Amino acid sequence: MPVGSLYDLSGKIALVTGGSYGIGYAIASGFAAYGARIVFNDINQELVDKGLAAYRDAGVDALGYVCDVTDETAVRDLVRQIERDAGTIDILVNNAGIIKRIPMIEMDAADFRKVIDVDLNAPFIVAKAVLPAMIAKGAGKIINICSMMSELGRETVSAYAAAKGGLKMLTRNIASEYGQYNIQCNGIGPGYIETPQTAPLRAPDHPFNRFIISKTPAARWGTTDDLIGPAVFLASAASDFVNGHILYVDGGILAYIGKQP
Ligand code: NAP
Ligand code: GCO
Repeated sequence: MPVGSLYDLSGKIALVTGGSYGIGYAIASGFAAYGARIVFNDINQELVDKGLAAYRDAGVDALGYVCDVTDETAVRDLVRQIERDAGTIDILVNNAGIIKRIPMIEMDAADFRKVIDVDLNAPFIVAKAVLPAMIAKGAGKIINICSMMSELGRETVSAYAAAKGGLKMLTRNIASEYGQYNIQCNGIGPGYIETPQTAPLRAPDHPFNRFIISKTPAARWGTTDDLIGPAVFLASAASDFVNGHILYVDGGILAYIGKQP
């Protein structure tokens, strides 16, 4: 392949779960700019409609579906429907996620299970549904959206950290198990990104806002657009011999011990 087309995604079909807004939307829009056909799902029709309108406004002809990624039967049906409407999926981004910020000793087991279900079990379910066609094709890219919490803990996020740490290992295992079929499974670990998920932490007078800016050598929150380049790399031929990695896109948080007092 000519070096100039290493990042070309023309003719590729990319499924981005939970891709109506935020990180998933930005990554999908980036894929579209490099030629991919975008398919996304979300948890309800309102979100799907919001996503479809946003893609349309950006000039992207996306297909959107309602599907709960924790429901294995619904996911299997979704993948069959996408195959009928667009073709087999070349690129999967496991992006849909939830967080519950509750101190561990106050957290109900049901809430803990719910976070594990969406953030860890669902990436297994969706990857399992797309892998057979990737194996048959002899090519595929799976990108799991991990977190700082794949490496670090902090107060109130026990379930999220357990799920995202597990997702890192699921990533390595998919790479180990299916790398022989020319399938690459890597993760992206976003740092602290400006999205609705982090809105409660970002109020200018919130101590966490100052804390994150001081913990980030780049001295700012990330934007969803900061994730586009890394995602295009991991979805494209440019990363064909990169497998089982987590690419942290964190402005340097994981490299940094923090400002000296
Ligand atoms: P998000 O609020 O985490 O959610 C993405 C989408 O997934 C939302 O539309 C959400 O619907 C949907 N979703 C939730 N449960 C679902 C289910 N069972 N089935 C289908 N869709 C479902 O968006 P985000 O902040 O852009 O984060 C995207 C991913 O990046 C997540 O995995 C998150 O954990 C990870 N991440 C985020 C940050 C950050 O700073 N924002 C940092 C690191 C990692 P609802 O809106 O109804 O929940
Ligand atoms: C938190 C959570 C999330 C972050 C993210 C960091 O600290 O509350 O970890 O809010 O958005 O996942 O990578």
